Amino acid sequence: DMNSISVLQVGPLMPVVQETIARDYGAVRLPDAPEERAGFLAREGGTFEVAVTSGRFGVGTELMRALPNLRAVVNFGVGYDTTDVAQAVERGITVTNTPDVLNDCVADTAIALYVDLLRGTSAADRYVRRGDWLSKGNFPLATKASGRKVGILGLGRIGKVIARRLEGFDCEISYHSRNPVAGTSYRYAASPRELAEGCEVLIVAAAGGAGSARLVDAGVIEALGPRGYLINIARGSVVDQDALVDALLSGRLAGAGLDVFVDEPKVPEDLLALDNVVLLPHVGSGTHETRAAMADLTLANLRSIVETGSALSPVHP
Ligand code: 8YV
Repeated sequence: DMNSISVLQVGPLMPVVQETIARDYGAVRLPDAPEERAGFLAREGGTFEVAVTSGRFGVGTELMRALPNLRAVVNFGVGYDTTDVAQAVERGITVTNTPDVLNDCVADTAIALYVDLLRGTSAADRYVRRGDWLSKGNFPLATKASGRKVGILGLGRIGKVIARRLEGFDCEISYHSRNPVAGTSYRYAASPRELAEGCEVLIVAAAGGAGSARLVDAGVIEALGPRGYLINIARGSVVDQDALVDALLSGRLAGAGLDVFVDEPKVPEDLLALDNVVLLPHVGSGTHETRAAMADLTLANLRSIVETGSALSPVHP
């Protein structure tokens, strides 16, 4: 029954999502301030059956424990690494995300970083704006983007779309995933290190979370080498960020294109001055069309849980 379900909003959400859950379900927003939060949860934690959140916030271990009657976590975004899924499974709490609807835009962002990084388009734009074209003449030569050997770490929904885009660039594609992916002709590499050894550009498209933490470590970065490029559109946690910054500062990596970072919105200060690094503020899925589709799927999951008891896109079907 729609009127009796109690919905908690965790973190800010898109206006349309926020307004709809407040109007249709009387959703209550969890206070952001820690001191307010504790009292609120002690008083009202037991009333909430569904939490609606986004990848940036999630329902972590402590918060989930403070919600003893929780039945579902509805997550805006495909990544749900900020939600304690192990506890959710143990307690029979459904977790939903928004897969597939953002594949195109996140893959497009990976391609934008790819072309920018190799051809230096952002750096060239800065060159023109600074007046360097007039004062210094031609922009330095770049690296050809077409026909490169590209390794994709995580050949999931998004990784596959990136690969398909890169076929249009005549790239030679290899990948590493926990297990070889059925029905693909791309070359499988047995480890991230082997993947890095065999490619010129490594694109990280793996899910975040404990299972993928620092999969791209100092050794993988070294294997990519001084002529290699790293692109990350997944989660900052998948890459050893200190090792990456170190390699970029000392010229042991040719460049990096990053949409995600370890402690967003903080970006390592040292990267700001580097022209061979392209930095984006986590905009992978950030288009009107895709965010509207993500909002629709988020609300459809909530509605389905409330009305039928089962979700449309649970992370563990
Ligand atoms: C969202 C994302 O911006 O879907 C994801 O996993 O990282 C982005 O699409 C983010 O989750 C919203 O908090």
